[in-house]
Amino acid sequence: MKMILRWFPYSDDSVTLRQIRQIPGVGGVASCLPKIPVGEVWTKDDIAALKSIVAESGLEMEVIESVNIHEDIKKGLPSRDRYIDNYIKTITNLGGAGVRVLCYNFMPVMDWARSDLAKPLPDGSTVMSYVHDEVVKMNPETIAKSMEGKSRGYSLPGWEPERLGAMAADIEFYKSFTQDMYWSNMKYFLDAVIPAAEAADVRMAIHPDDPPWPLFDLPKVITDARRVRTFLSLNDSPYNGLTFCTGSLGVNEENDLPAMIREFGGRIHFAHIRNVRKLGAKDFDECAHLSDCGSLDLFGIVKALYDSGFDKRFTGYVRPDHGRMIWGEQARPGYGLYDRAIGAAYIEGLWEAIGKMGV
Ligand SMILES: [Mn+2]
Repeated sequence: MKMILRWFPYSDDSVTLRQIRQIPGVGGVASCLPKIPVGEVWTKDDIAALKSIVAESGLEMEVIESVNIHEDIKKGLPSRDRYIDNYIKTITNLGGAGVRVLCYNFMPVMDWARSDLAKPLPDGSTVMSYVHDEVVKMNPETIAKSMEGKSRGYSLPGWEPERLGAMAADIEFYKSFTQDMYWSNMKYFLDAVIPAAEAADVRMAIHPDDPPWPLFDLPKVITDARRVRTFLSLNDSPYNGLTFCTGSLGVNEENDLPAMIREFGGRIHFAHIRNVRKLGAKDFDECAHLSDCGSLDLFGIVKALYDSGFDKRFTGYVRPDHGRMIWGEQARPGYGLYDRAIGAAYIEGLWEAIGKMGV
């Protein structure tokens, strides 16, 4: 198992690589190049420059999160072929630079959503929170504004300003869309890029939809075991795999996470491990990683990953996902240093204990 941390380059992160290097057990980062417009090629030079910054701090860059998918691909427009060609070039260039896993998502229009990016908890920490009725009362622009206002000046991945302008029109576009049309566009993308991913030895790892239920009538497809099964069957290559995000999938009551890990284990290339505290059917707070702090059984999750041979058949990359904001830290919501470091140490502790006790 390789523990890594998400890190945003080029002065868009309050956390430094030197700090990440000092978290015990963390040997690398999942990084990105958000300045490259969605749909354009990540050149070898762009990637080499980023990799050398990471390597200077003694860290690896074997995971990229994310290369965003152009909306025309999701919509199935004729222009998609050009963007898919660019995506293939990016995969090839990443593989040449030693990147082994590419985390991406296929969520329409907007990525993750929250109603509050800094909800205070009784212990004085703040967390991201989701109250469904509050989110659906807003429209995408007001959500975007409220999220931007609370982002402490850091870019929010998936809420890049260039995406926001077209949001209302895009939501309208998808009103005539069936889930089958969406699956078909996804298959078209996978069938085109997976052979290139195999050739470049880059495992594609789709991130589940967050939250895992429909919002603004948009198609949501990576939300539960049945749909994950459908997704994996669209293209049978082991390079067509998952980022198993426990926080995203875990707020859906129907999802038995350890059972899903046992079923999909061979196709899980990357794990985002975090806890959530469920407050209602579609309401939740993010929380500290420990099982006792939330609604998920982190021991059961890590045990299932361990038992699935997560780090034996392939490297098995893990990162603590979002953390709370604690000890007065000022950082991008969810991506402070302190609570993610605590989360990493906790997950490593579970992993070591499970391995040594053979439980
Ligand atoms: Mn995640």
